[in-house]
Amino acid sequence: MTSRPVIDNLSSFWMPFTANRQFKAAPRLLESAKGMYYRTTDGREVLDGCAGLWCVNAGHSRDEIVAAITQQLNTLDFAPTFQMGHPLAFEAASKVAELMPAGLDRIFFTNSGSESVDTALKIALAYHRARGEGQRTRLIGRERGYHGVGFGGISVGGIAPNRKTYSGALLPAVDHLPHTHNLEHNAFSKGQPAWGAHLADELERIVTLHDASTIAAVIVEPVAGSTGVLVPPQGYLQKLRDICTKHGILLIFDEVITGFGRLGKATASEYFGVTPDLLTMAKAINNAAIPMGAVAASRTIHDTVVNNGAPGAIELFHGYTYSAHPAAAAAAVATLDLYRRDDLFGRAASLAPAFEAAAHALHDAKHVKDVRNLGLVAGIELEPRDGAPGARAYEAFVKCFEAGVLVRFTGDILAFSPPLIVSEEQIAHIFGTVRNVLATVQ
Ligand code: PXG
Ligand code: PLP
Repeated sequence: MTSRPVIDNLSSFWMPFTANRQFKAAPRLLESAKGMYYRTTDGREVLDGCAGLWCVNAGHSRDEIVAAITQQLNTLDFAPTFQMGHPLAFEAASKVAELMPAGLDRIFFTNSGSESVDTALKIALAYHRARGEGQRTRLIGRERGYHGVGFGGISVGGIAPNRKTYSGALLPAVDHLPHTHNLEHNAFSKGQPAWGAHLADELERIVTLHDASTIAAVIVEPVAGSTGVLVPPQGYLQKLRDICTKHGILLIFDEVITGFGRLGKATASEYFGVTPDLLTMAKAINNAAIPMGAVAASRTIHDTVVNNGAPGAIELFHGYTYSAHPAAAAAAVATLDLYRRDDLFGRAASLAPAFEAAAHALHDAKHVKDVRNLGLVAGIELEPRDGAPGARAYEAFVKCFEAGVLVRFTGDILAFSPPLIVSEEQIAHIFGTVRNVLATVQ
C-alpha cells in the first residue's frame, strides 16, 4: 500500500530530483526512523537499503549523535567562523583530519557535497595561482560523474540531464574523461573489473589537446555512485594519479559517497591505496544528522595558499555562513567517535563478502543484465523496458517500498548502500525482496 498523506496540501514543497506530479498523486511519506528502519506515515516499517541517500552510515537517530546535537544547540546555537571561531569547529576538523589519507589534514567545512565540490575546484585554482601558475584554469571531469548541482559541479559532472537545461551557463574550460562502464567486458564483475585501466590513458590525450600548463585539476568519484554504481577497473585510479603527478595537475577524489566506511575503510583513497590532492566529503561525515560537508586539502596546497597571502590578509576568498556550524560540528564529533567505538568501517569490510554474494545471487533474476559491487555498495542494472527507459526500475523501487524495503534507483539501475550496522539477515532480506519484486515487474 502506498501511504496516504497526513497533511492535505503537498503543493508548496517543490521537491528536489523528483517527479513532483507523479509523487504528489501517490506520495511516499516517512515519519520517523530508528536504526535500520524507517516508519511511514501509515505505520509501516521499511528496511533502509540505501542509508537514506547513501548518508546515514551509523543507522538512524543514534542516541549519541542526537544527544550531542541537543546539548550543542542548548549551549551555542550559532557562532560565526569568519574572523571568529568556536572550539568544536577545530575539534571536528582534527577528527576528520585523523581519518584522511596521510598528508590531507587541512579541512575546509561546507554544508553539502555540492558545496564541497565547488570549494575543492576553487581551492585548486587558488593553489595554482598562489604558486604562479594562474593560467591553469581548466578542469577535467568524467562522463557519468556526479558532483552535485552547483554550476561547478554540473560543469565537471557528466550526467546529461543534469547539464542540458543549464548548458549555456556551464564553466567555460572543462573537458571530460570517458566513463568506465562497459558490460561487454565487465558484466557481473565481483569487485573491481579486470578490464578498463587503459581508459585512464585518455587523460594523456586530453592533456596533449589542451596542454598541461592550462589544466588545474581532475575530479572523479573513486566509485561513481549516483550514476548507478560504477566500480573503477583494477589499476585505473593509480594511472590517473600517475598522469596527474607527471603533469602537475591536482587530483580530486569526490568521496561524498565513498567517505566514512562505505568501502570498509575511512576513505576510498585508503581502500584503493591512491592518494588525491584534495578530497571532498559530506553525507556520512556526521551521519547526515545536520547538513555538513568538507574538503580535505593536502598540507602543500593549504600552505601554498595560506603562506602566499599578505600578513593580515584573508588568504582564500571563500566560505559559507554555516561553515562548521556548531550543531553540525557536534554531530560530526559524535559520529566519528561512534564509527570508531563500534568499528563500523571494520564491520562494513567484514560484511562485504556476504553483501557481494547476496547481490550477485540476483544474476539470474528477471530483467537483470548486470550486478556490480564493492564494499557495502551494489548496483543491479535492469534491461530497460522498450520505449520507456527508467520505468522498470521505478516500478521495482515502488514495489520494494510497498514490500517494506527502501532502495534507490537511477535510470534502470537499482542501487544499494545500507547503513553499516546492517545485519547479514537484513542483507538477505533486502536482496530477497528485490528478487521477488523483479519477478512481478513488467
Ligand atoms: N558528489 C558526489 C560524489 C555525490 O554523490 C554530491 C557530490 C552532492 O552532494 P549534495 O550533498 O550536494 O547532494 C553527491 C551527492 C543518488 C543521490 O540518488 C546521490 C547524491 C545525492 C542525492 C541522491 O544517487 N550524491
Ligand atoms: N545571498 C546573500 C544575499 C547573502 O547575504 C549570503 C550570505 O551572507 C549568501 C547569499 C550566501 O549564503 P551562505 O553563506 O549561507 O552560503
